[in-house]
Amino acid sequence: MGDSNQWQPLLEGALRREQFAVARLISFVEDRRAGWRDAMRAVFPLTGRAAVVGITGSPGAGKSTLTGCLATAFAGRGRKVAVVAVDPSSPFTGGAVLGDRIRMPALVEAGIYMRSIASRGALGGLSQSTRDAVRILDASGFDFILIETVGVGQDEIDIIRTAQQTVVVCAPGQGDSVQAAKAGLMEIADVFVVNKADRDGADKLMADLESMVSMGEHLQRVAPTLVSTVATSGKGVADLVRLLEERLPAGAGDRDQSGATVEAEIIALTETAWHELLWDELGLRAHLARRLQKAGNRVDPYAVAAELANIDVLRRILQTHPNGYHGRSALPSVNGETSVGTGKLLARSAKL
Ligand SMILES: Nc1nc2c(ncn2[C@@H]2O[C@H](COP(=O)(O)OP(=O)(O)OP(=O)(O)O)[C@@H](O)[C@H]2O)c(=O)[nH]1
Ligand SMILES: [Mg+2]
Repeated sequence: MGDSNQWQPLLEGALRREQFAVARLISFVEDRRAGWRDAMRAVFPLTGRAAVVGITGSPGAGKSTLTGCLATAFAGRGRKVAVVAVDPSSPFTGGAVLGDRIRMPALVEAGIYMRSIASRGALGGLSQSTRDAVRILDASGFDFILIETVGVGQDEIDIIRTAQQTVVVCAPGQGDSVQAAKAGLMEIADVFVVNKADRDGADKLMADLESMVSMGEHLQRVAPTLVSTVATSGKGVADLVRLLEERLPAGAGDRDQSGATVEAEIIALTETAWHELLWDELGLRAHLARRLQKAGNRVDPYAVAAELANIDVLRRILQTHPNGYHGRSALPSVNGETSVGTGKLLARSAKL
């Protein structure tokens, strides 16, 4: 198997919480290197212990400053803290992760691990990359994981669903209450933080949010709690820490494993696997190349796509596959079927 086992020493190192190994294992999985699925299957049973907090909100609201405050506070309480910063816009977040105003060395000294996830590496989607990274950190013994993301799109909302508690950060002078409602953040917030409470308009923002929260009482969930902070001075941060501590009992890693969330993840993972299976392993891509070579100078994309998706065409490809297609030899096979279930998949679709 050679190459596909590369993750094993990385996982062993990660379990000893060697930061270098943790970083390389996250990259290995993020880059979808051969064997990444096996790596995650080895990681998953080791997860479920960490408390995961999501921090989101509009640009410049003070998310990074607040993340730094929380990370330091929880590390000071003996927790092993990791920060995952999700930045879909920037191809390279590197040093900017926690804002240059935060003294990174202080965080590193406190043993806080920092990692950014950029869209660049997110082959299976940003939210999947984040989930994978959080699980690796959880398995590696980090018991308090903060995910910071800019809360604008569906992607970010999906990311934040990974968290047990979601903190939405607002600041005066940004029309945040309106934005928060629009972005659907109202539905996911467990805590609303009015940051920059030292600025004009903070009281008004707090009042607006209070009325929004009370109007949203019909929602089938506990109303979000409001907290006001000045992240730059640390004022109010203790209240937020206390609130999160109350809600995140140590060691109770009961993340959202509700049916719908897991089902959506399984479907997404399976679709990615099918994609690879069909295009690369079964040679559909080569088939397409040949097909295009034969085609004239005006290709009908609908017709070709229909042809490629045709079950008889797929069956023919399967029958002429070098392995007879009963799966990659590297995969354990049960009754001639592969563990990824290619045979089953095609048998089933053939019946439809
Ligand atoms: N006055 C005041 N300034 C603050 C406060 N919190 C953060 N800031 C400042 O606001 C600016 C943005 O803070 P960040 O923590 O980088 O905000 P962010 O939400 O992470 O920003 P992006 O990641 O760029 O979206 C910085 O200059 C901070 O120093 C606060 O409570 N009061
Ligand atoms: Mg930031």
